[in-house]
Amino acid sequence: HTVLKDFSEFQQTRILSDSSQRKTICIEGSFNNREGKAIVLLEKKPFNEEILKNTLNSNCVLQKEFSNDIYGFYEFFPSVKYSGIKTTVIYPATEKHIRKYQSQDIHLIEETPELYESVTLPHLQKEKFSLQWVTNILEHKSETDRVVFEDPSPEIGFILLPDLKWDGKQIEDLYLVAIVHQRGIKSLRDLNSCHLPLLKNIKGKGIKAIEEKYGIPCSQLRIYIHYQPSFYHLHVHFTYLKYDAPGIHAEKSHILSSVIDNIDLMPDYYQKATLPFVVKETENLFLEYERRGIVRKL
Ligand code: M7G
Repeated sequence: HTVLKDFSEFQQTRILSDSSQRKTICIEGSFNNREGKAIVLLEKKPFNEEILKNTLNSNCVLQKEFSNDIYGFYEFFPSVKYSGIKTTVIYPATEKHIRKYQSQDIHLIEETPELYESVTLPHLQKEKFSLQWVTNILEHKSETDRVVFEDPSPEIGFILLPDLKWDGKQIEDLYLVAIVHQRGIKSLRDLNSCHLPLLKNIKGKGIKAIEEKYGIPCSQLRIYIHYQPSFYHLHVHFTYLKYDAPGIHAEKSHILSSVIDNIDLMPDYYQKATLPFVVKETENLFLEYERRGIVRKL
């Protein structure tokens, strides 16, 4: 990834999605004289105590819009230092990245073990996101200074670090991810009783590391696995319970303690269960299911 200094070379082609609720916008474009598409994701940051301490003072401009009785309406301009916008750049972005960030109609598919074997698995062997960023983290080549905790064991070890979506500054939107050292565990579907020590280790040591570093007890953490994930190398999400992190809905998130409990009760639960998942209409996986008449557009 080439480090950018500004967006002067960026040419916007279209807006892929925007959300006034999340205060995010996702733009597709390209860079002058460079091949391939780029995705730029902008997100306004939550307030934290440092911002409040440093902006609620006389150096920042407060511009009056109007007032009515006891109510005053203003526009506030905090100093440049505190009005930064979280910015993610994906370059070069594949068509699959563009579809991931594009807002569109979604469908729920109830995936039986047979459908997993005959439709989902062959599809994801054909088309999946590169895991290079995961390898870079596991081999200590990228984000080394962001690592919060590492258990180096090849069987039950993992690396815990802030997720791409978190700048690590305020616990209001705390988001960490634990990436397992063991290669080859694609997703929840692969988990069985031989992975219990791994899952229990991530839960126990992940909780301890977060409590020590951020002072948050496990009762205020949401610890879960996505199905389907975007990246097929097992990882566990840790988010602050009060934060409505993206991807925490019932159709995508499986709470780690329930996963452990299900496998404790039935060792091959995830090979036998029907697992629902969400798919976007323009994804090729949707088209595979549509072709078989399992799902259809209106
Ligand atoms: P997922 O469930 O596979 O995908 O989670 P989804 O939640 O995006 O649908 C992968 C997680 O890894 C997401 O929470 C991403 O934000 C995070 N992530 C992705 N990348 C490319 C990076 C990265 O380069 N560094 C870090 N720290 N996290 C990443």
